[in-house]
Amino acid sequence: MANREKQDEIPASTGIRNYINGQYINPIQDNWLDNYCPATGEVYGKIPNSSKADVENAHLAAKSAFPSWSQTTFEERSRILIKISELLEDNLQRLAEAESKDNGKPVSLAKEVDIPRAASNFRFFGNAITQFASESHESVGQDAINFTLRQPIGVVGCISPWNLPLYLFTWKIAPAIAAGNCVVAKPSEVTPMTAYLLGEICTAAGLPKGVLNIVHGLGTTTGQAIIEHPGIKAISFTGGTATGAQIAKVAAPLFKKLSLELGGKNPNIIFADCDYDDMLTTTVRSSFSNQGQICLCGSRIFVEASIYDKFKTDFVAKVKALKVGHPSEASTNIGALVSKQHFKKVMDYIEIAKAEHGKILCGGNKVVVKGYENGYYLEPTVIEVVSNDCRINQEEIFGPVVTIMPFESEVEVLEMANKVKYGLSATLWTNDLKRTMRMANQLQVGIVWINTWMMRDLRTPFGGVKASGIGREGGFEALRFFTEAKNVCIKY
Ligand code: TXE
Repeated sequence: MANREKQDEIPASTGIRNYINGQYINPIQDNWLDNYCPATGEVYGKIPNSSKADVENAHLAAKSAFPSWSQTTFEERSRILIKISELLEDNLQRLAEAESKDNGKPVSLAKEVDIPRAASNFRFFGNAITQFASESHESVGQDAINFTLRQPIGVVGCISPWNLPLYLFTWKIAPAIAAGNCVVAKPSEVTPMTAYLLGEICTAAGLPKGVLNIVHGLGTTTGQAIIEHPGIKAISFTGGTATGAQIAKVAAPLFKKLSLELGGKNPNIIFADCDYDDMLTTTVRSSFSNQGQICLCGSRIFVEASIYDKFKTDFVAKVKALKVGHPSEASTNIGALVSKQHFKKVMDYIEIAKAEHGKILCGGNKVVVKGYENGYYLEPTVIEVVSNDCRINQEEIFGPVVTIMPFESEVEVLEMANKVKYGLSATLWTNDLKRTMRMANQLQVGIVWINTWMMRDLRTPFGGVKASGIGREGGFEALRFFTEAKNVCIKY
């Protein structure tokens, strides 16, 4: 496990530059942003605040690379993607420490989840592209045959958030390049480091220059320039619902394909007939993993009335035992929140909860970690609410804060679970098969976990409904998004 001294070995982010046409280059207008370390609250480097000119530069590199890359055989693309995957695994410790320093998450989590999943993303799509078939239909009796060409779109845009930086950045880039596209990608300006390090890894893997271009900067300038660019034909975005709506507004008149994976306010529904101990352990994880900064966290916990008091006692006891600490400590369960602004947003929601007569059962306070007094540390917080209509049950907080309340019947809890503008995921704890199917059919979400949480098979469709977004990532859904289907009909 990394120790604190080792964390300082990460190259100062002053080294962070754009990766365009296979080269690291400075932003044209020499405009830079501070990069903060959430664990210490200190600036530890600079990142480019790229302009439209940088995005145009990246687009030109991608456009130049496209004819050759789109004609590369899928065996060659597969080989390169799998090589990238292997190099990510070879750099596990270095990337995990970089991710932890940028995001504030425990190094242990970055080592167990974030970086391995980034490697899996490239390995999965390196394999999937060799199986991605199209279709043909013989028009019997008409001497005609139809077949479908699945062709890469061209230059596509990938924009990702700060909560799972390399995990989500690569979740978009891997299928995009596997399908033969060239990419202009922008990571969050809050967590740029691992995206920066991905550039050199792609070069080392033999990815031809210009296939992947990484530009850093603010969403409202650099991100907006990607959305607006007429030569960038499709956008794959993960981030906040409000941002997704703004992107759709700009992209729609430009007729760009859009994949939007947005916020969530996910119900965790617990029936008395569940496997109690397994449920309890997993519910602590689904509530507070990554400091609760995962769009899939089960932030609204509904518990069947007959076990509500027992659950409340046991759950609060487990939450109180969680250790808030420096992300590099092996004993840390809860690291730092990603930024000062986000820390304030979460604290504001805790005040809103109090104003709405929510009962703070544990947590709710800033934590001062010795030696890191300026870090953004917050206690994991459990709030008992009296109504599902309160703001903290309706709005995405995206921090280590969950609500709990009892329910009497399946009908009642289903109505509460669905009564929210989001529809990303739901978790259900029960051993009743008929109830499982009744609930899974009626929950208005894109993902339902039964007796588990965040178990992922990359072949499966991933995404939400309502205000949680448009489209699906994962498996062949992602390859379909990053290709255009052309039907050819031949009369013979
Ligand atoms: O997302 P943003 P952030 C939710 C969560 C979080 C909120 C904001 O509630 O608090 O969204 O988080 C770029 N045009 N989720 O700040 O602001 C931006 O630079 C083009 C849930 O991370 O949406 C960054 O790279 N790009 C989500 C990316 O969009 C723009 C995970 C995300 O930024 C842009 C993260 C614009 N106008 C946050 N504005 C999930 N579902 O996993 C911003 N960006």
